[in-house]
Amino acid sequence: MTERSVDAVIVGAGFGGLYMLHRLRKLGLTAQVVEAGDGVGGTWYWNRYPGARCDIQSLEYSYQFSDELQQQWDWSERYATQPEILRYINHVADRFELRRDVRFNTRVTTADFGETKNRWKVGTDTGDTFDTRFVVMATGCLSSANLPPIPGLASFSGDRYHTGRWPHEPVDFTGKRVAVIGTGSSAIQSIPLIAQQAKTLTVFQRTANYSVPAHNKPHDPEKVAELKARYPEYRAQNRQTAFHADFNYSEINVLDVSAAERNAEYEQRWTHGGLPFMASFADLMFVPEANQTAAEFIRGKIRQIVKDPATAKKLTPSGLVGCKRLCVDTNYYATYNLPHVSLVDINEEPIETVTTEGIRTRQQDYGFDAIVFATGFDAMTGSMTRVAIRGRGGRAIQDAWAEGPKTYLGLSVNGFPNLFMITGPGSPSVLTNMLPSIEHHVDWIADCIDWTNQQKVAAIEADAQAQENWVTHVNEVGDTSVYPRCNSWYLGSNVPGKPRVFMPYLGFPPYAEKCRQVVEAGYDGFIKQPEVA
Ligand code: NA7
Repeated sequence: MTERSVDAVIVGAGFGGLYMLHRLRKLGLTAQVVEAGDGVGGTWYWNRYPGARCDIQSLEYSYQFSDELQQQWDWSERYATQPEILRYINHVADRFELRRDVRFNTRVTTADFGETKNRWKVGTDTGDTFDTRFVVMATGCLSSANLPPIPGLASFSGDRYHTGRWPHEPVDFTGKRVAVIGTGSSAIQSIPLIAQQAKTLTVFQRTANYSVPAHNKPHDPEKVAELKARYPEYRAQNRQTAFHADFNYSEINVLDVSAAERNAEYEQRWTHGGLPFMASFADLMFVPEANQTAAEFIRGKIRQIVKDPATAKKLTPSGLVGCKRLCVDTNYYATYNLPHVSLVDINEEPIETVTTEGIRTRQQDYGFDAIVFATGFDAMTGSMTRVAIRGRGGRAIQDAWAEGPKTYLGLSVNGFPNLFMITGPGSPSVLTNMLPSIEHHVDWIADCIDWTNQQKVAAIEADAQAQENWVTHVNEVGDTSVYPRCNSWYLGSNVPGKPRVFMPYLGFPPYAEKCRQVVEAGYDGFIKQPEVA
């Protein structure tokens, strides 16, 4: 067991943690990254399930802090696979010699703030500890796996997987009877590939989901060269958009055009593929009646693709589109036309227990050789609340967030000085292209730490009133949209007992402007405790 003293401990070696390390090193500070896995990559290290792929275009889902890096790295496809993204982040780790400051196979378990010296003591599951001035939680929004408390789980004699904790060695389902529980993005990406191998595949669905085709394809080298020639301009342009991504945003409202015109637009977006479907019309995510027209368009597609009317009916969502994250797929709905693939709606046929041999529903016993839990994550707060973080007066983060996460700008929490979050709740994070949003946060945090050093500020934390106002604002902005109108992990409603609060901030440009103004006004809304002379 060792104790090391550093300027900053960074929790997590994903895209956020690695860039944070790079930035802090450039400031001449000592930083230690602590990572539970045995490699870099965060989300892309853990989510190795078949078909795992980013739903933001690869040319945008990559770092822009180094022009040489973005010019020299070549993505092979429109949407990068998990293995390709993992190769990329490993390349970045090597290129910037980041690994030497990462402690792998070590999970941060505690973080205690000492008020006398304004320093944190960070504890780990290996017994090693760190004494540090700053803690940066780079723990990701979707990293705490959610395994539903279904009775009998431990008794299952077959193989059990969670998509977010997939084994490193390839899993072969050939000849196996496989169950998938869940129909979120991970299920929708993996089901078509699992179906190619499995003897039988049975999908257990709680909520039918909307998905649009990816139409993934290899990059056209000419188009890539053209874009790389104007990369900074392209990235700057995307920064001015709501989702921080190139979605070809329409400024026209659905309800201002005829049914024929809007269906032509949806058809064109469906053929183009991917999340730009959400930007078909300006009011789609704000006006329920407008949204229903897009929802009905996708429902029509499902009815066309899925041949068995009973299965098509079960697969057809009834609610609004996009308020639960829109999925992007390759052959998802068509997979249900295969004779060995079936769908169980657990609302009609609830799961009672997992048995030694498989799954028992209220109606029947199913035998399985493998069960895949594609049941998602304790999103946005789970990776914070699963660490015993104690701030001023020994107050636990779980208590501070008992009614839902309270943050200022998704960056800082009142009562937890010198602790920052990258893409924390209350920031645009998951409603945007994560990578540039991560870079924005890392730059903001690095600049703030640098400022505290220059200004001789010993501790900085969110002011309680500024935080309260921000939480109210996040919810008011969220309420102008359709997002809070369905159950989703954006609201924490996928985890039993979690407070229902809309966690992400809607709209990157106003958010970035607010962050800029806060800095310009000398870190307005933060309590700054001066160093004692
Ligand atoms: P998601 O999107 O949270 O999907 C999880 C799925 O698991 C979803 O269909 C859930 O149904 C279902 N689920 C959760 N708990 C249960 C129980 N107890 N029984 C049955 N079904 C359940 O996670 P993913 O990993 O697919 O995707 C996460 C994000 O990663 C995604 O949005 C992209 O941003 C990338 P529900 O809808 O809650 O009724």
